[in-house]
Amino acid sequence: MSLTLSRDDIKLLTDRIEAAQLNAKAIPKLTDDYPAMTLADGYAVQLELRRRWVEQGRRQAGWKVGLTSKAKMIQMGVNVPSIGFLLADMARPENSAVRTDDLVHPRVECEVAFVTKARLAGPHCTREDVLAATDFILPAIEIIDSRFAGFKFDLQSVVADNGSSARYVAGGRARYAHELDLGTLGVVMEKNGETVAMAASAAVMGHPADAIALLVKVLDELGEDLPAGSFVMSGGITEAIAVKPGDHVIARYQELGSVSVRFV
Ligand code: 0L1
Ligand code: MG
Repeated sequence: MSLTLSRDDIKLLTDRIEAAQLNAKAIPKLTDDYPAMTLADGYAVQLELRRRWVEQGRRQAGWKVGLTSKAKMIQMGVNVPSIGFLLADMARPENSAVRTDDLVHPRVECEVAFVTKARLAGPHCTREDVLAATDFILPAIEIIDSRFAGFKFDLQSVVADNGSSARYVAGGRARYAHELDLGTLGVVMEKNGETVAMAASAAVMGHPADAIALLVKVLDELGEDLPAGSFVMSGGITEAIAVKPGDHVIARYQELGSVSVRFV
């Protein structure tokens, strides 16, 4: 991955992303002003954002993988998912009321979350490596919030915007990975009592553990690893569904129970 942005440009673009996130103000995609921006540049901005926030005392809980469904990858013309970091203070309790006034245009996704018990690293991480390093599995809802006006973005901009990460809710029943057929877990998402999406976990790259293996490879390219004790969301099984104040969302997972969240 090669960088085109100068150190000053990386700082300036991080300022833009940080302000958009903190003020919930949509901005144009970054490539409008920096058309030569590469994926490496996007990750450099994301890294600078993470560095600033960790320096301010915010704790990293783990990672998320995004753009993991084949349809979304083909649509974006990419063959790698985006990754983003998750901070502990982005987590919300099960069935809590999530504010929307500090978000731009939130959407929800049903995801399988992995909690790891061993370090994962290197360019050759496999599904089997991921399953062996997994402590347990949780059902989750990710609340994404692209900071780009009108959802007009490209991969570089989305990566700089931390993969649209905003909030996440885990709940349901924790299960050991070996007790589940992780490739065929069904999920139904309801909004205000109506079914709005349904799919099986195979939609995530064939098997959600493959998304975690890809995350580890991307981390390796960035010179990082996935430490034991990480909370990792493997990518949307269903399409992302827009939410607004007053909405109540429940994701019902086969074998894993349900997770719900309200919006105010
Ligand atoms: O979690 C995701 O798949 C996020 C993808 C980024 C693009 C979006 O905001 O939909
Ligand atoms: Mg997601």
